[in-house]
Amino acid sequence: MEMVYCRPDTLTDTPFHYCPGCGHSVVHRVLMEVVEELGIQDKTIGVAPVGCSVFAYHYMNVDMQEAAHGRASAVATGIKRVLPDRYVFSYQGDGDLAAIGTAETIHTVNRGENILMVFINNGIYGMTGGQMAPTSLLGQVTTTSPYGRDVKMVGHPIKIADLLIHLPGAYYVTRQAVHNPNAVRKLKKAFEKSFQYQKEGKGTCFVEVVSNCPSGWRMTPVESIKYLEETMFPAYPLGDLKVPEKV
Ligand SMILES: Cc1ncc(C[n+]2csc(CCOP(=O)(O)OP(=O)(O)O)c2C)c(N)n1
Ligand code: SF4
Repeated sequence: MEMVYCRPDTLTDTPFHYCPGCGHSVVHRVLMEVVEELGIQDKTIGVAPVGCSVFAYHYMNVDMQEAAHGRASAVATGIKRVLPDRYVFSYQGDGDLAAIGTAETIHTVNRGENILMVFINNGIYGMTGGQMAPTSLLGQVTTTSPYGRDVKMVGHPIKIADLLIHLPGAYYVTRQAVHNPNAVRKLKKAFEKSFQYQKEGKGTCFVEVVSNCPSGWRMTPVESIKYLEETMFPAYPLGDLKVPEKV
């Protein structure tokens, strides 16, 4: 019988703890599928964040290192510099990468560290109960913005990928999603390209995934996909933001 679907060896047998419908689990799967298909499982090192994906090291069957909140790209920098032949990625949420870790994010990309940074933007602090993140949308109701995000009080949503493209160290910056099969296929390509560029020593590859948080958003998984399509994507348009110049 032909095998059409199976769990990749790059994922452990540990069941995900994520809420039903959460994008984290799909991104884990896509990332690890790419690692398996490229045959780089023994050469890949991931850095897990603080946030809902803090247990990424339980699920991803590659060498993993935990980092303090916001510091994943700094830790990934150290690992890559000591072990330059490894494929190194960091995996962070928006509270981690675009709030407490903003300095590390900007300086890592500015240095052009030869790593892949995976950025899960679900517009909220999922793990801690749905507080406003720097990426929360204007008017978005969260536990810390019960009347909706107010621009006068807390400013505009930070489009961190849009900022990073101006740094020369950013080699490839793209914004993707996992809300349907076509989006998953595109994300897979983005990860494939990022590992290829890393092999070629090109600099920082930054892959944002605009994702959902049904629990933090107080929605069913189906409602959260609708919210992604109708509200999140207009604010965070999908597609490439910076692609390598063709030689
Ligand atoms: C130094 C420090 N400050 C604050 C916290 C509390 N904290 C844990 S996770 C988190 C935010 C996580 O949000 P995000 O990065 O968006 O990830 P998500 O849970 O949504 O995937 C915060 C503020 C912490 N653990 N350590
Ligand atoms: S709280 Fe949100 S981000 Fe965290 S696992 Fe649940 S749905 Fe996912």
